[in-house]
Formats: sequence, structure tokens, C-alpha cells
Amino acid sequence: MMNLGNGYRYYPEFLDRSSQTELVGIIRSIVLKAPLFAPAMPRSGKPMSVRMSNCGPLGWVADRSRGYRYQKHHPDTGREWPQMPSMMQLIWKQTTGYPVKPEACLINYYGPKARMGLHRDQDEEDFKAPILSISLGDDALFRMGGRSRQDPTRSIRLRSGDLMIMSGPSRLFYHGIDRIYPGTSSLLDEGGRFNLTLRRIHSQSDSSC
Ligand code: MD3
Ligand code: FE
Repeated sequence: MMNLGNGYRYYPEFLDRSSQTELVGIIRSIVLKAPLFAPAMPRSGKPMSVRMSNCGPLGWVADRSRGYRYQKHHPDTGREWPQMPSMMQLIWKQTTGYPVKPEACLINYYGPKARMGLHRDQDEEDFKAPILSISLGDDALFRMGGRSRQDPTRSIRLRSGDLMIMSGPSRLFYHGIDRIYPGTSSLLDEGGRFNLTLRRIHSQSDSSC
């Protein structure tokens, strides 16, 4: 594990090839039940280049009229999100040590041209809980900023099997994916990259409905 400062923890090559293959199989079964959708930007209505799905009790969605939010149902099928697989819950428990289960796993799929602009993750109520990220497939150029959009950034190339944990100050830092490096991994037959982010939405103490 590499400590990158500000609560950023980086675990290069955390998953071996067989674990990566197992996780891709799990993702494939999830997207059969909860197909990838293209979220729309709240202001413009423009579709994002990254396609998404979720598993767990809550999922992150976005559209023009209602903006960014977490909800219990798939925006297209109206069905509940598939259960969070035990393999994901186990990785969360083993690496974060956080005493409460993750509520959402956002599944991002990047084709060769997809990118994700600099943003902060602030649609959750619980900023004390860490976020855990797992990269699968082609390499990606990840940009890490700071508390303010104007803060200096540094970039690291994320590879298949890498894991990152954002806790403490880094939890609210700006970040994005500048590009995918097509053809750098043979894990996915169709190419591109999956990224999983495991998240807590509600505070542990929050017992409201
Ligand atoms: C730093 N995903 O889903 S993962 C996202 O590779 C997201 O798909 C990127 O940004 C991806 O919101 C980056 C690494 C990551 C995830 C969440 C973070 C870094 C983060 C939240 C706060 C700070
Ligand atoms: Fe993010």
C-alpha cells in the first residue's frame, strides 16, 4: 500500500488476474439485470461519455430534470438494484476497516474515448466514510486535485487490479479521468475499462427513513 497523502491510499496490483476475472464475471451478471445507462448532465442534458450501473441498496443516477442523486431503483427498468456481491463487501471490510457496510457500488464503464471531467463526490450525506475504487481493464489516467478546483493536480496511471481508498481530506478532493489507454489490457473482450466505487451514503447514526 502506498500512502499518497491527505488520506489517499493506493494499492497497485491489489487483485491478481484470477480475482479480476471473477469480478468481471460478477459485473457481467449485474449488468444483465441492471443494464448500463448513460447519465445526463443536469444543466445541459448532455449524456456523459461514461456509462453506469449500480448494485447494493442504493445507486447513483443523474438526469436533466432531477440532477445527481442516489435512489433505490434503476432509472430505465424501475427495478431495485441487484444485491451487492459478497466479494465486494469482503474487499471493503478488509481494506477500509470501516465498521459499516457499503450502501452503493457505482459501476462505471469507459469505452476508448470516454472521460470524466474534474469533479467532487458530494451527493452523499456521510463524508466521514471512505470511498473505495477498483480498476478493471484498460489503463486510465487519473487526475488528483485538491479541495478547490484551482488547486494543483497530479496524475497517476491506474491499471487493472489497482485499488484506491479516499478517506479524510481526500474524500472531498477534486478528481477525474483524463483518458483511457485503449488496448492496454486483455481482461475485457470488448476493451475499455470498468471502475467500481464502493460508497456509504447515510451516516451510521442516521436512522431516519
Ligand atoms: C477521489 N470515478 O465514480 S475512481 C466516480 O475511475 C469517479 O471511474 C473515477 O470519480 C473512475 O466518482 C475515479 C477514484 C476515485 C473515486 C472517488 C473519489 C477518486 C476519488 C472520491 C473522492 C476523491
Ligand atoms: Fe468521483
